[in-house]
Amino acid sequence: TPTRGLLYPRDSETREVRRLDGMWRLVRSDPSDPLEGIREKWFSNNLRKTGRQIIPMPVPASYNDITTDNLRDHVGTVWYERTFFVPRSWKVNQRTWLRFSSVHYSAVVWINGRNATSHSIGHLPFEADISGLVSFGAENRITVMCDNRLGSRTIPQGLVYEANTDHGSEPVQSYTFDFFNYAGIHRSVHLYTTPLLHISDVKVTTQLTAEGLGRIDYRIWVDGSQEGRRIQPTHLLVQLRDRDGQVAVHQINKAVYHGTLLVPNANPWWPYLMHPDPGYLYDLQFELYVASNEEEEADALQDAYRLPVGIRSLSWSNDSLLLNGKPLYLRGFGRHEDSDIRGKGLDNALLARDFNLLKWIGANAYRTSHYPYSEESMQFADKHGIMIIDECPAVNIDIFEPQLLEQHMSSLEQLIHRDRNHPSVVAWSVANEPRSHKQGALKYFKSLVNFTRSIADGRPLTAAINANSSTCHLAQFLDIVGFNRYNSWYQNSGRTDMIVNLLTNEAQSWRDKFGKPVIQFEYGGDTMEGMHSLPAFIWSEEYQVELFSRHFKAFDELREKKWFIGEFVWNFADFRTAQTITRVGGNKKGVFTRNRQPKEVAHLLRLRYFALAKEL
Ligand code: GCB
Repeated sequence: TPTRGLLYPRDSETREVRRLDGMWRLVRSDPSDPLEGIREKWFSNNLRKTGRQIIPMPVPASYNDITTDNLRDHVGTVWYERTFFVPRSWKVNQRTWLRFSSVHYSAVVWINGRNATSHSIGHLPFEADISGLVSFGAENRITVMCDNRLGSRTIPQGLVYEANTDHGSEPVQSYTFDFFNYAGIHRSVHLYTTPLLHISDVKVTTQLTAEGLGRIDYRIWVDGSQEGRRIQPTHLLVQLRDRDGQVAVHQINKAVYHGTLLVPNANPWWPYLMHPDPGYLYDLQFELYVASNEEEEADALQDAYRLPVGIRSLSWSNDSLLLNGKPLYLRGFGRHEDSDIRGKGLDNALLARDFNLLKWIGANAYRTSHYPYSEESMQFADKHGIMIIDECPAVNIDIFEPQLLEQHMSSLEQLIHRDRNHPSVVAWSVANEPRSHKQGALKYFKSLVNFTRSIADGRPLTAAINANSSTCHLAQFLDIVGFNRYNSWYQNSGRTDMIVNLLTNEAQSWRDKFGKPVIQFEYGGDTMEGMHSLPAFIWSEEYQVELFSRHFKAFDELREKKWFIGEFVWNFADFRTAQTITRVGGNKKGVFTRNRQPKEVAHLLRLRYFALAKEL
């Protein structure tokens, strides 16, 4: 399990951050020989030397939808490469770090032909100290091999099999989850510096008392080896600045590594529409010092790192999830990181548009179905007061075995480690639709949840379950029981008059069996924008409206029982899937189209979400 690389790179008076985003070069390897590049040492030279076709490839982006040929369906490895300069000034008294926010699914990285790092499990960051591999004041080459193959021990699982094609025997990737297995360098690549003695990790937890006193407990980790000897910091200056830059509290901490700040009359972090000023963030500033021995000499600032912090309390009981002591009702969405051309590539324009739509429609939450979303989106959620159910990449887990369990735990450790400081995160989701009724699931989930609970950092555990309450082996371990159900879509298609009964009964059955708060994480139906039918017929906009209306009726009955704590639409927007006969160009259950325009149902949902916000 990586212990580094999960802290977001931020520049400061002691750190410099650059991005290696832009155009890279890509070469694909032969699908039937994915490791040929390793054997032939493609990393030791410019990729042009391979004699293969060089494809200009933007970073960040999925590589799949950029070209006009079959790169979309490539199985196996592709190689990325570019050059970059490292300034001369970076050589002295500091370290140079290379950080990937996400490469899907696995990556091996070389700098100037020498191995720098490797990582697997997409959607999660990793980094390496490359000070010893780069040439300072000169040009350097970075090479990345990216492998998109999913097997029985990857998170998520898939299956690669050989098939006879027009070009002979070729590997084919299959998977049961319902979104396209986009691949590539999906998020930014950062090149940054730290001083030799520096803060390598930070953890904060916050609380708010009924009297409005804020409490921030912090812990920092320090990396300090310097030419063989360890230098010890003598003190830490901690300053909490409010939104106007005024210091609200400060502290000189000689214990250095951990401490507590008390903030009188704190400005709490509130979710969107729960307060006139949601998403209030302070700036928590850490300065690491070594005291000077000389009387007249100032103490030497070693490193400075700043973290946005929201002060709030999160708690839960067998009936509710509470923020700052108030029970929450979550109005939200399942989503995807997905758009035209760039696939799962980070795009700030899309990110800003999506948050504007979330606010326009009155949502206060979403689930990061079915994998960790970009760190930039987590920061945005903090700022806008949108609550996050933070999900690990374990979607449709089917075969339960020990190596998989290890990967699954690792994905949760990395996710929680990366996201634990975000006030927006209100729960961890350990899986989406695992085959939790199957043999082996009980033992598997008992270990998984035990482990996750030990690192959960003050958040409840949940999952999105599609087994039923009588057969599921996972729900008993959770704090919040979440279920996915497609009444009047996969079941009883066309019969919207059966929704209220089935749904209220099912929610009640989860409650009766487990006695925990219950939430619906998915409901919906595919809807072709512009297709109309009166009376409603499945796939028409009218049908989506009718299906939602009946769900609203059921939710209103359930809301009378205080243990029903939220409703999540599937999905926020239409998205790409694998090619199957049930998907027309992809999954069309979006309330918005893939290019983020409303379908008819969006207007209805907006009325409901704003009405709910007013009521609570
Ligand atoms: C589900 C899955 C989701 C699918 C959705 C559907 O239950 O969790 O990934 O996209 O159903 O539309 O079938």
